[in-house]
This record gives sequence, C-alpha cells and structure tokens, in this order.
Amino acid sequence: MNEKKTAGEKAAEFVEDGMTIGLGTGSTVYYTIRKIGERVQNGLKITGVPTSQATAVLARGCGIPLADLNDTDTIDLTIDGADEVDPALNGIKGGGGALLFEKLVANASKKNIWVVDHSKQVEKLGAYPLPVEVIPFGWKQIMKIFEEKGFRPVLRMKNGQPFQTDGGHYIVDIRAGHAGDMVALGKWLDGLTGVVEHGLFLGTCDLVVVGDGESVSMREK
Ligand code: DER
Repeated sequence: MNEKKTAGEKAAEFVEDGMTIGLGTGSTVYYTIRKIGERVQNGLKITGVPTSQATAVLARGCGIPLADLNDTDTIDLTIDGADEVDPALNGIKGGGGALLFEKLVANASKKNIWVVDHSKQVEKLGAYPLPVEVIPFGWKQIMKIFEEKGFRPVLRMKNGQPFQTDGGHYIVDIRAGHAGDMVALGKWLDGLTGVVEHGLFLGTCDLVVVGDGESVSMREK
C-alpha cells in the first residue's frame, strides 16, 4: 500500500468550500493536491497558495485556482509534508528545498496539517540532516562556522551545481542532532548573518496524518 497516498488523500478531507489552502511541497502532499484537484473538478471552491514553483505547476495542472501569498489576507489551512516529526509534532522540513516559502505560508495559516508516511515519525529530531538556507554570498564562511561546531555541513548539489531554492539561495545540510536543544539551535541559526532560514519547524504543526501500511492515523498537538 502507498502510505504517502493514504496519508495525502486523507488530509484532503479537511479542505472545505470557500477556504484558502496553503499547498505544501513534496511527494506526500502531491497526493493531497491531486485529491483536492479532483474535488475542484466536482465543484469545490477554494484558492490555493503554493509553497514552491513545483507545487504551483502541479496545482495548476489539477485545475486549482491559485493566489500569491502577498495577495492573501489569511490562510485557513496549510497541508504540507515533513522529513521528521517528533511526539510533540515538532519537525524537520526542507528535504525538498522549499523550507523558506513553506515556513512563510505556514506562519500565515490558521491551521497546519502535515502528511507523512510512518518512517518520518521519530522520538527525537536530528537524525535527518537539518537543511539551512543561506545566501550564496559568503556561504563558505558559514560552512566554516558549522564545521567548527562539528555539524559536518554539506552544500546541497543538483546536477553538479549548488542547488538553488526558488528564492535563489543555497542549502547547507548540517548534522546537528547531537546539539540536543533544538529550540536553542534554532535561535542560534536565526542569529547567523547569511542564514535566511532553517528547517526546524517547532510548534507549527497542529495535526499530523500518518500513513502506516493499509491504515492511516492522526495525532493532534
Ligand atoms: O521540503 C519539505 O519540507 C517537504 O515537505 C518534503 O521534504 C516532504 O517530504 P516528502 O517528499 O517525503 O513528502
């Protein structure tokens, strides 16, 4: 059974007529967007706010009307994926490279739902490399800072070139799981000049929909 599909399609049930919906990025929320598109074809009236170019193309292809975040007052519900989710529904995101726009859309949302397969559930965040979005100018200086902290930074590459986000930034993946206090780590990263955003999403998710084999479960914050 496709656990991503099970979770993704289940989350689409939370979408109601007249809502403005934040549309996440990734291979699980892909199924949510497809299911929402089917419902739009059957008369559902919603407006989607995409978190990436890739999601905008997918949503447009599904016939979902879209709006830019800057033209949106509030977002009723955002549905997105995640790379790790702990028991308190804190998470690591950014595996798909969309973390900055995802965090902006999530922060503008009344409710956030994450859709994951069961492998994303962890007791403690940090086994998954933490994506850190940095501006290209001086990225090597930031790498040095991470190396001195023992975070083993890796510049994310694509087709032999540094991966570029929709915002034109680079992503450095760091292994900081041993840092322990994720709140303190997030605050430290927020203070680093040249760091645009990071993939620690703490206190964001209200409900996680988990695909597990044939079944789907949900956990609220
Ligand atoms: O970049 C992200 O945070 C995406 O939501 C993504 O990493 C989610 O992973 P998925 O493709 O396994 O759903």
